[in-house]
Amino acid sequence: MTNESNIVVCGSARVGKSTLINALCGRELAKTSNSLSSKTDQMEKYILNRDYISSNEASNSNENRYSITIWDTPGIESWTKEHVQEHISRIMLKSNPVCMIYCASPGSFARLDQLEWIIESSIKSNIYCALVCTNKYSGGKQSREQLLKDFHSLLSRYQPMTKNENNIKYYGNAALCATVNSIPFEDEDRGIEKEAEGINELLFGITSSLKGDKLIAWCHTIADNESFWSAMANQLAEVYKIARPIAEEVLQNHGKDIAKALIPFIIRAAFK
Ligand SMILES: Nc1nc2c(ncn2[C@@H]2O[C@H](COP(=O)(O)OP(=O)(O)O)[C@@H](O)[C@H]2O)c(=O)[nH]1
Ligand SMILES: [Mg+2]
Repeated sequence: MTNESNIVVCGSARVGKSTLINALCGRELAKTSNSLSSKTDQMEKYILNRDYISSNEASNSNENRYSITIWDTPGIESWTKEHVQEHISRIMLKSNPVCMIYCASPGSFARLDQLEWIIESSIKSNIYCALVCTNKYSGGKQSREQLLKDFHSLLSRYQPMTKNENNIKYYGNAALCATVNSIPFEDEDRGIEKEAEGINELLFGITSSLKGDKLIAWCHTIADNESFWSAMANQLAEVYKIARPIAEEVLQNHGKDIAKALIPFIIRAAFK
């Protein structure tokens, strides 16, 4: 049996959607663009296939596969309202995605009217929204702060902010807002050099907000991201109430396979 799930990633062209998709999955899945003429008109999709990681050792995992489709929408800045509504609602309604990840970079021209509509239709359909300020150092601090303010005021219309932790703002179980630098940033003219940051925190935020089947699909999506699983193992153990000695054993003995060792505990907790 194959379990099929979907994730929707949207935002304007060149804001860093493909770069973020690769950073989330911990491997090269989406083509990133270096040229200015890289606008795609087609909805792109990336498919991740993997064996089902079960919470039950007795189950025959060979018969269970997981297939996750990541939809990468073409730059929505040039879309008309009808265009956005038609595309997005078709995916939202048909595929009931695990989550909707909206990306905007500080320097880019964010279309808040379209974002407003995307948020509204996601929240109404119970689809978790992650609004991400991508490529955070590509614009000045002021434009980054303005973007985050805009995200916050859009989300607070639906749900008040419930937590602000590790640079992630949480809005109940409906949404979160984050800032990331998905790959190292260098700007010789401005003399800026920055490491990648914010990805583990974003992944932790989404992981700890999803429930049930969606949580399981999400864990499979990011299972290859070794850096996330090892950096956040302790926090995950806390959220999913994995006893400390068990968590320590997993950390010490599973090395690269830490995701495979931790996910069964999360799956069990997901259905409690
Ligand atoms: N340093 C840095 N560069 C980024 C980041 N995100 C995107 N970029 C760069 O910005 C360009 C466009 O990114 P891409 O992911 O292809 O944008 P997309 O069109 O939204 O998919 C590429 O040259 C990326 O390397 C980031 O977080 N940090
Ligand atoms: Mg792209």
